[in-house]
Amino acid sequence: MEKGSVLENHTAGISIIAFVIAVGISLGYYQFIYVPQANQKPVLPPEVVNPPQTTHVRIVPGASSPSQTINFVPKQAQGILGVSNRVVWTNTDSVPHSVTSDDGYNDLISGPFNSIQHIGLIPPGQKFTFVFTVDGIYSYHCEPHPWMQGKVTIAKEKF
Ligand SMILES: [Cu+2]
Repeated sequence: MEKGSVLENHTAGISIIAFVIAVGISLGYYQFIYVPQANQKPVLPPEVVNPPQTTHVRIVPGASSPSQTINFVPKQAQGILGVSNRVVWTNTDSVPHSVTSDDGYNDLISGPFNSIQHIGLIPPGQKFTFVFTVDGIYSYHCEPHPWMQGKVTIAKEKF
């Protein structure tokens, strides 16, 4: 009986040690390899993060009037990824406006496509800048004046 139980205790001890080591390795992998990789921002070409050119949109005087159909000019702006995917909205109206994504687009580098979450409403005479790091079509509106609607198309880089 003694001999058998000593052997069983020994086996059980090794199993527990092996289990503890396995848990330790798993936690280490999760904390030091998996989580840092999952949280890592994508590495993008510098010209995508900081494009050489800027696409401009003006918020024109009288834009807050529901009867005025001209508000974001141009209403459909176009940029090219890695060239002009930085968009600057300039408020030349006399009241504050916002530039707010219709579908809550969140850029992995630039964050939420919503001026309110970066600078609040854009005061008269001020600008809002946003860099789109992924090509696509981005619809947006003005939060206080939802009839003000615009679109930005970012085309893939031309090689
Ligand atoms: Cu507005």
